[in-house]
Amino acid sequence: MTIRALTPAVNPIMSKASVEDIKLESQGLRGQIAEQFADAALSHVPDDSNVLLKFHGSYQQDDRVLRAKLSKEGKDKAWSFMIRSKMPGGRISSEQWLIHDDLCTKASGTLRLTNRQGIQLHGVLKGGLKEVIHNVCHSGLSTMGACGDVVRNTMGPAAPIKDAVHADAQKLTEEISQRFLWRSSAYADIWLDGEKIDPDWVKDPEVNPEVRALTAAPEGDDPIYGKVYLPRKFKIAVAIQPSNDVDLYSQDVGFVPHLVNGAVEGYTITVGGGFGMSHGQLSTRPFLAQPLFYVKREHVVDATEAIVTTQRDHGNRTERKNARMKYTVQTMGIDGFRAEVQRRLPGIETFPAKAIQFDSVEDKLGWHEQGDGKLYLAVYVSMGRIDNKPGAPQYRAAFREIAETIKCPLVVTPNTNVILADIDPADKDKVDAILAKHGVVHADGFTRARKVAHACVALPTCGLSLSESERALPGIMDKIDPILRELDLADEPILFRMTGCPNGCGRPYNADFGFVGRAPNKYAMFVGGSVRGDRLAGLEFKSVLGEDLPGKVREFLVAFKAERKDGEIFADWFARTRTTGEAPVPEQFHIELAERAAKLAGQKAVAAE
Ligand code: SRM
Ligand code: SF4
Repeated sequence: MTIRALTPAVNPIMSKASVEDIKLESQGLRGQIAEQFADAALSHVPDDSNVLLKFHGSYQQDDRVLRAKLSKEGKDKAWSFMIRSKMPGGRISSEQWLIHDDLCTKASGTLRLTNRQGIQLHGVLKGGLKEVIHNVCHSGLSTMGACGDVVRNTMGPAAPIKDAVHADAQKLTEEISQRFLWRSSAYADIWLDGEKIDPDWVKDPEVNPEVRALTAAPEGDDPIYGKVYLPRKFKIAVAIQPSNDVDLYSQDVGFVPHLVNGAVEGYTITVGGGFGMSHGQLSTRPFLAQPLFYVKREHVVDATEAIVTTQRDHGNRTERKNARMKYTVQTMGIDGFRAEVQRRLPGIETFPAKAIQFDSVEDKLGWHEQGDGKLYLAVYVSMGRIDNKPGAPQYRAAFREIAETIKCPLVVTPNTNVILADIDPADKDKVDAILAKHGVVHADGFTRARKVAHACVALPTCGLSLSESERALPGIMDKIDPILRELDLADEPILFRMTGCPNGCGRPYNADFGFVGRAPNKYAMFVGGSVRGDRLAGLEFKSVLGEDLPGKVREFLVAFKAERKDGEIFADWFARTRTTGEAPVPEQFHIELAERAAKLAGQKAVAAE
């Protein structure tokens, strides 16, 4: 077996291999993953395999906290793998939850709910990754395409309300998920020993149809993605007005259903949202999605394929920092982009996008009627971390007991909370008692801001983090909560979000307050987004120490309290009195983007010669 070198320093070929080359040469994303995972002598996999591994739903990581110490001692890094399960719309059965709970004992002992409604396990050792993926697949979920340059987990409205519009939205998340699954037998060959699928397991109605699709993996080039897949990751969500729980405007593609006579007639489609940026680099910046058009329900998935292939063919493949579809939309202009998508939809009529009005990105925590006589309970989970930390709510124990005894379906929400669905009213007290027994209290006593505040994972696992995030935000909110109470703002909808670096995983750029890591304990502070998720925040302070963030927040809250009009929420006060991030995009952005587009065009011309 030939293994490429472990570091670029010892293998100059690898250091030059671009992600595009690695994809191209991967033989359907196979690469040498199987051989390298079978080789116990390798403590970790080379970078090019890590690129491919992402398409299979996993990232190689090392413990950032131990890194310096191990290096000083001349030791190898503490390598492990993060594995992400995909669940369209966040839906997961009790059995699947229990399998994930069991699996996390082989990893870091915790589950991390993600803000795209997936589940991550951290700290899986190289020798155990295959077993974990195998077991996730046998649970009826999959990790295929959870990461990588493909369509990621499709988000959908979390509330399990039983009506025509919610049913159709969930159906659409599943249709999208299946249409854009990458097609190659590599996944089954590597992780399932080629088993593809057990026929009995496929018949099980609980099995996610995505897993069934693995059986149909054809050989040859991927029918949608071709040989080099997409230029970059691609994110899709469905929102039902007035809730914007999925944060529609941050997505590459968003769908909003419109009803006629109680049935879904079609969807308005938005395009070009995305949040990643680099501090100080003008050619990178967050964008909110813009309306594209409205199409009838039967054409939504085909229209999405036309959008995805437009990005596939027009996206920037020379500069990954400008490769997301938001830059393609900016480069082509929304009208040019729309015309190209329409050209790819012969015979399909598109209509002007319909107006969209959201009220909030928040989850409605607590007990609610589902509309079919049953109840659902949305339970607050601090930062999406499911663990049994001493002195804290025992989330793992509580959800385990509920999954074992109540056996209800669960939903992971885009705010990383958990919904317990389909609860018989007769079981309501039993559910409350189990939660209380494990210290998982209803969030009634919390400030409204606390209930929705979220931070990305960051240290110690994220290889890109510049500062703490998940481990820092609860402490910061502990200081902001008393300020909110003192100013009588405890029930105000104010959105706080934090990320450990400017990639924006915690979706900070449309929050009322976004704290974005730039160095250990230093954060850029963005202010002036909206709890509705429909406006960008602007950079107010370039660098604030973690301990100074509550004081800076206080200044805004005091001004809000003094200046607000009757019933005005923070977001509306800010827009009325201050400059928001909706200021025109700076000219320099377009200049740098145009330069990059010219470079791309030049390369295409050379390739065509
Ligand atoms: Fe993210 C990369 C975690 C949602 C923008 N994200 C990462 C990686 C994989 C770090 C890496 O590349 O080495 C992080 C793994 C950390 C760890 O140890 O677990 C990571 N992202 C997360 C999660 C777990 C944060 C969370 O608090 O839940 C979310 C997983 C969602 C999922 O189930 O798929 C997560 N990431 C997001 C979002 C929000 C969203 O998708 O709605 C964004 C902003 C929206 C967007 O994509 O524009 C986001 N993540 C990024 C980026 C910047 C992309 C860009 O366009 O520049 C990166 C870095 C990259 O891709 O190069 C990144
Ligand atoms: Fe890591 Fe940065 Fe994403 Fe946070 S925002 S999880 S630090 S990549």
